[in-house]
Formats: sequence, structure tokens, C-alpha cells
Amino acid sequence: MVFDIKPEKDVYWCTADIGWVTGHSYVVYGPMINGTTQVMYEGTPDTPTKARIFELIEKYKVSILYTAPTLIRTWMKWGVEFPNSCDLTSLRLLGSVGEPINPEAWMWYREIIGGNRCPIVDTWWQTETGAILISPLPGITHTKPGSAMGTLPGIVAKVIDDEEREVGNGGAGYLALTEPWPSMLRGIWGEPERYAETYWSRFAGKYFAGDGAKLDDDGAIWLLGRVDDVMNVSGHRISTTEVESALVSHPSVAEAAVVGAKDDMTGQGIVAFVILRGGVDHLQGDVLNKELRDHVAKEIGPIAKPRQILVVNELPKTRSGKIMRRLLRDVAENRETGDATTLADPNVMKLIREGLNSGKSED
Ligand code: 7RM
Repeated sequence: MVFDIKPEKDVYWCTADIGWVTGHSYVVYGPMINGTTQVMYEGTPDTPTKARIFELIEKYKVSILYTAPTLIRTWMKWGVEFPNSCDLTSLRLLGSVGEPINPEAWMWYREIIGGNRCPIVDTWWQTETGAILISPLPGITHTKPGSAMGTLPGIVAKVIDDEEREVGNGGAGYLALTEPWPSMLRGIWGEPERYAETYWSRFAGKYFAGDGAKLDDDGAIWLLGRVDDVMNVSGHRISTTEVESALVSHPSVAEAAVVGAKDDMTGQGIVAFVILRGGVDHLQGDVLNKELRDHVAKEIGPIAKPRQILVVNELPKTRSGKIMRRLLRDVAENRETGDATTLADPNVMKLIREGLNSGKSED
């Protein structure tokens, strides 16, 4: 239903690594159960050229593409000449998964990849949920750039506060699932206490997903990232996702990762790691810094202004494209980096540290 799949006509392609649950579910089981024709690709998106994915879409006339915001932002960074060099008119539906998709990337995906004709399904789910639970339905849901919109039929999600009260439209809090669903996890192998503790102890009788979310005035759901990543600045709770989204809405910024680092004055201070867009002339050093901080203040409010902005070439990510903020926090708080074994590129933390040390001009 989410992909409007027509097995006899569609050519479906989910770009996920099959070591990620999205790969097990939406490269292996799902398409096969549905008898769908699909592309399975093992390789990187920039070999032999940065148009690799687009060449394959053209060659196999892919009609449904399911990918992650991290790749979409990478494409944005590389520039439109690569998608524009291929015929993408076979596409009729686009999907996104793995992290919140910022409105900027959503619009780019819609215009540059989807030619303004393909609906986008922003699909929220977890390894633990076994399948997509929150997503627009194509042709039914009136989508908003950056929102996963609402639950699929039969799924019940609530956004609640610390006291388990529903926050209501316009409010923000924790995402909880209040009814069981097919394919839900029922335990952790050999660790029943950990299962109970992790998912069922925060709110009695509700499944706690670990994600923050807000409901807009129409009741649409906006995912705000893992609650462990929420920052506390002078008593204000600020979501990393919102600050990152504000940063990447600036024309100079391709990608951003934000962490809260210990701060004597404010409890936590916001430290942002940004990758600049290719092929654009940027302001430099302090001027760029000020410009970006002011931009965040304008988009969200002065309290969300990063204390520090560090320009880097890479961000530490898992193979599913999730930023490992824990490692960036180690950098921001001047510690040895902790366990980095799940990084897609084991070298990136070394490169970030080296880059920061060599470019040290301010504070
Ligand atoms: C499918 C997958 C689960 C976590 C989840 C969220 C984040 C996934 C979205 C998303 C915002 C989305 N499974 N997440 N999809 N956040 N919008 N559409 O990623 O087990 O590897 O991760 O991923 O934080 O809790 S997972």
C-alpha cells in the first residue's frame, strides 16, 4: 500500500544495504513476497561515476525508488548535473527512510529526482516494528515536506509528555505506540528484562519508540530524532534534528550534525559539524560562522544558536546512514572517541580530528 506496488508493471529499487533491517525487509522479503521485479545493487553510488544510481534508473526503467535522506543530501552536495544527465522519467513514486528528512532535501528529491510528478512517502519504522508504521499513502495523503504524516491503518501512535498526557496538536513529546501491531518485536533473545526495561517501562502498557515527535496544527506527525539526542540549553529542550534542518536550509550547507556538549554556563552548548556544498562560493571563517548562527536564530530562535560551528569533510555514519552523534560529542567535549566499530568508514573520526586541528583559527 505504501509503495502502491503493481508487481506486473513496476520496477522497484530499494537502495538499502541488506545488512540493515530496511535491506532485509524491503530488498529481500517484501518485494519477493509480492513477486515484484526489482533492482538489487551491491556497490557505492559514486563508482564509476556520481551518476551511478541515475544511470541504473535509466537503464532498468525503475519506477519506484526507496532510499535514505543521507544519500539525497549527498546528491545535493554533488550537484544537479548528475541526475540531470539521465532520463529519470520512468520514476513514479519515491520513498525515504532511516532518519527525519529535512524539508530542503524533500523538496530537492521531489523536484530533481521526481520531476515534480512523483509522490514521496516518508516512512517511519524501526527494526523493532518489523515494517513501516507511519507513512503517507500515495494518492490519499496530502503530504507536507518533512513530515511522515500519520499512522497506517490499524496502527495507533500517540505523542505524549513525561506524565503520559497526550500533547495534542501543536505539541511535542515522545512517540509511543499504544496498540499491538503485526510484526512487533516480542522479546530480546535471552534478555527478557532488558526488553521490558527498554520498551515497556517508560510508559505503562505503551511501547516507547525512543523517538521525539511533534504534532502540527493539523495533527500531522513530525519525527524529531532519538530522544537521547535532545539537547538541554539553559533549560530549553532543543532537538538536534531541528537545528540540523535549519542549518541545511542555508545555501552553503550540504549536511549538518549537531550535538549538545557540556557547558558550564548553559548546561549544554550546541556544537554543529557542517559539510559545505560543492561548487558554491562560500563565506569563510568567522563571517560564515556568524552567518550560520544568525540563520539558525532566524529559523528557530536565538536559544538554538550553535555555540560553535566546525566545518568538516565527512560525518561519522553507520552503514544505514545514521549519524553517530556519540562520537561527535566525544570530539566536542575533547575526549578520546569511544567504540566506533559500527562506522561505515572506520577512518572518518581520524579525518575529522585532523581537519579540526589543522584548521584551528578561532576558539
Ligand atoms: C527503518 C530503520 C530506527 C530509527 C527510528 C528513528 C529513525 C527511521 C525514519 C526515522 C524519522 C523516518 N530502522 N527513523 N525512519 N526518523 N523519519 N522516516 O531505520 O531500527 O535502523 O532505526 O530510525 O529514530 O527510531 S532502525
